[in-house]
Amino acid sequence: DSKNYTVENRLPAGHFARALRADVAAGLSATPKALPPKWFYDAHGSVLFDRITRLPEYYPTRAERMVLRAHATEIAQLTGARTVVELGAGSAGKTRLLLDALNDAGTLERYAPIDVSPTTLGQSGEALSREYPRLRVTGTVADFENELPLPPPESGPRLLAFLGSTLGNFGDEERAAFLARLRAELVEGDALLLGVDLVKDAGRLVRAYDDEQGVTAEFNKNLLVIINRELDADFDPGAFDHRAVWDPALERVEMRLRARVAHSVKIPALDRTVDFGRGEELRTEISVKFRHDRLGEELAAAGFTLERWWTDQPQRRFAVLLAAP
Ligand code: AVJ
Repeated sequence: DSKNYTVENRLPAGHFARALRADVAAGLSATPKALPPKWFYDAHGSVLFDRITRLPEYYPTRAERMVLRAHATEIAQLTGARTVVELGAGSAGKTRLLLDALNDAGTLERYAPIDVSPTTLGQSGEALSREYPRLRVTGTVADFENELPLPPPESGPRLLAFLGSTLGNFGDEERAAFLARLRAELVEGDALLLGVDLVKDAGRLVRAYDDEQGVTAEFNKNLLVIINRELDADFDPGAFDHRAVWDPALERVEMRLRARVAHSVKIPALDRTVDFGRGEELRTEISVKFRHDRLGEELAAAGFTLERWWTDQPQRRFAVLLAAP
């Protein structure tokens, strides 16, 4: 049987080991201490994130799926996309709604997911090429913060999907730069499909990041386990408390790990010891929440036109938007 999916590795050898070291070295020297959230997703972290998406408190995944289910046909008609490019595709759970609609519209030819995990891309590539026998699946292993390997524009209208409110992991300046980079990659006729979580009641937001079962706490502390493994460090995850904090001025949730007692952590791979004071916090993630008007302005500043904005009804917790370059 002929394979109709490929996985191409564009990551230079040792990229992750190097980038993790650099991020940990910089982040643990900063005041306050902070690490980027992209390191959460090792094999165990991905399993935990998958559990998070099914928690009663974590509404974003379900809300986004509702929006996509309700509007996939319209998205297919408006874009006429031949290629779906997906950033941070993961297991492509919500992608099928889009692929089905574009298949029904008769335009779909190619699905091009970009993800940092070759394993994930291989698994979803195999499953999708079985489910969609006429679809060409071309996965690329890349870190989209460094590189955006899109199929060429000559192949017809491309839909660039960036779902799951991953955009919220960027701070304001990084987000502006990233949107401008996306815009620079697109040509007339292409479209950007963005999924974003919306500003809402603080209690609901905090509960979404501090669930009853403690899955998010384990996900957060798993970052320390990853650093122990990769950099030979001796973090004691039990010495930290998980925290989720809503910042009403910056309109973002922050996840933090708070040291219960003053202690030191050895990181032999960096030849360093890092001191934590009692109650000192390490920020591990920001999750910015959005509003229609402000995001419309940010998109315009990056050179996009906001064309459609759909939310889950009736709660309006999450938005999926289409923007044209
Ligand atoms: C995948 C970045 C969108 O910010 O909601 C879930 C990750 N962190 N619970 C988010 C996450 C804690 C998630 N994103």
